[in-house]
Amino acid sequence: MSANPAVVNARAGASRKILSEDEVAAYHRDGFLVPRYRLSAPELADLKSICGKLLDDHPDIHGVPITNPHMPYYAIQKLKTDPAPWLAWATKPELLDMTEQLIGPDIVMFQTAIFHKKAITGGRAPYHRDGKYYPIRPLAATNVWIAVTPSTIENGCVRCIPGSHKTKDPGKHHWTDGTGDELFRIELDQSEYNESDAVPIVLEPGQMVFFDVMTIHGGTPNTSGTARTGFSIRYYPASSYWERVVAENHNETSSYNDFTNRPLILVRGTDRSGKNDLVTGHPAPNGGHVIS
Ligand SMILES: O=C(O)CCC(=O)C(=O)O
Repeated sequence: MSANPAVVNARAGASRKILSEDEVAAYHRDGFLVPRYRLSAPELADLKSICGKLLDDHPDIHGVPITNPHMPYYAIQKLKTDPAPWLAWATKPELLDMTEQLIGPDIVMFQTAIFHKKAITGGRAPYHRDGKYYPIRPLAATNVWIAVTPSTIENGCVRCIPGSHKTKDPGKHHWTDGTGDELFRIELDQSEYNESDAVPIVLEPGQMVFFDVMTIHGGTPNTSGTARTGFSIRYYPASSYWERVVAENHNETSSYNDFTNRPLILVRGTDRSGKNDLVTGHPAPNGGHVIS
């Protein structure tokens, strides 16, 4: 347990190399990676169960990202969750081990989210770069998106454009008009990418994809008869920091996002930048939220 209650260190200690060198190289080359590692059957059953309960308890918000179930006191969707299992997932040693191989040993966890596409009517995910809106300086982060259900062409699996992370400029984005039942409304301008370059990430339940904060990704609507659910966890290297004062105005997503008050959790290593505010957004007056 950390001496500073504002700092959470879920597992300081020996990390394992779960990813092969080839897998790490593929991540850096393509900007995404489906690792050989996958959840065990009992782990998947646990994740399915908490996701199912979350969806059952919040039938009105299936059409948008369900954000930060690990921080119900902060989450602006007023989620009715027990944070403990979500925090356990966000700090799962194997996920942190792989994340460490991709972004280094000092790790801040800054978001959990459920991306659910309803059967038949589940909308598309407009193509975008997450780096457009996260106030992480210098910008660096990875997202692990874990398939809770099968993720197929028909039900609107995530699609990533290889090599699209190799840029410092996130490109021009706009807000969609929201009339198409999109999962969210931020969208990269069509002139910035070719949809035909996008690779469908077909996953079995328990498989996952890591992708870089600058990788262009999106997906088609769910035209199948069954829902598609993914659980995503986002991490950035603690050599970077979250610059609250420049958190981009994200009013269009304010029903599920608040970048200014986003609680940050140091889940491995130390705050290398020395500038991470690990207090704002946490429940206790002193910012403490110890989970180890
Ligand atoms: O779940 C999806 O289809 C989209 C996911 C996404 O955009 C993200 O994780 O940033």
